[in-house]
Amino acid sequence: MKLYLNGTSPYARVVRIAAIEKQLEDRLELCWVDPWQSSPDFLAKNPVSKVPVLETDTGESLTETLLILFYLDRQQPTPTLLDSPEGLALLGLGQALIDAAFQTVIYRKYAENSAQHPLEKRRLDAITRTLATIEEQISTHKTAKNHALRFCDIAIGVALSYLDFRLQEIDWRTDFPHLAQWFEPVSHYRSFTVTRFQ
Ligand SMILES: N[C@@H](CCC(=O)N[C@@H](CS)C(=O)NCC(=O)O)C(=O)O
Repeated sequence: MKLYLNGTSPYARVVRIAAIEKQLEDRLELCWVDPWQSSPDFLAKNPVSKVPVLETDTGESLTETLLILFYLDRQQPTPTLLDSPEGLALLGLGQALIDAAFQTVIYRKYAENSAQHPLEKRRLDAITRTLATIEEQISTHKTAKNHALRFCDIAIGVALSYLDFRLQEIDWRTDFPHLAQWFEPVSHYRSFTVTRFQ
């Protein structure tokens, strides 16, 4: 399988970590691309020119992080890392946090006077509320030590790591101490340390 990715994409990092946790790392060839260049070769993989794209061994190009996770989970069905409804709820929140953070960053980069735009406040409020909801749910949902991280842990961990990388003004560790405590061991998993944003 080929994974098209870049070093700053939280979405691509989620997929890469998931492949490591599913022990599919050896089957994955990493293909580094700049999606913003929209090269003809990459557009042939994904017409919207976004990473991640997972090209299967049979040549299908899969897009959209959550669908790629679903596919990876099916490649090695046990243990499944897509678990209970509770885990799916957390996975949705993790993905939503990535969406709100990434859109804030991109808007600031490309739009003039983005700080005055109503969407800036709307997204920052969404980040705060989503962190608060995850904080409430995560304290009763601890990650078992030395177990593979579930997809919900991966998405939430990557979202928090992306806040540290791109939105350092959000002091989430002070405001959400349970989340900070939860993230500490997760951030030391090999799958997280070898995929740091760059
Ligand atoms: N909904 C997509 C979002 C993927 C996405 O936005 N990727 C960004 C990189 S973090 C990208 O490639 N952006 C290029 C663009 O928007 O043109 C997913 O879940 O995979």
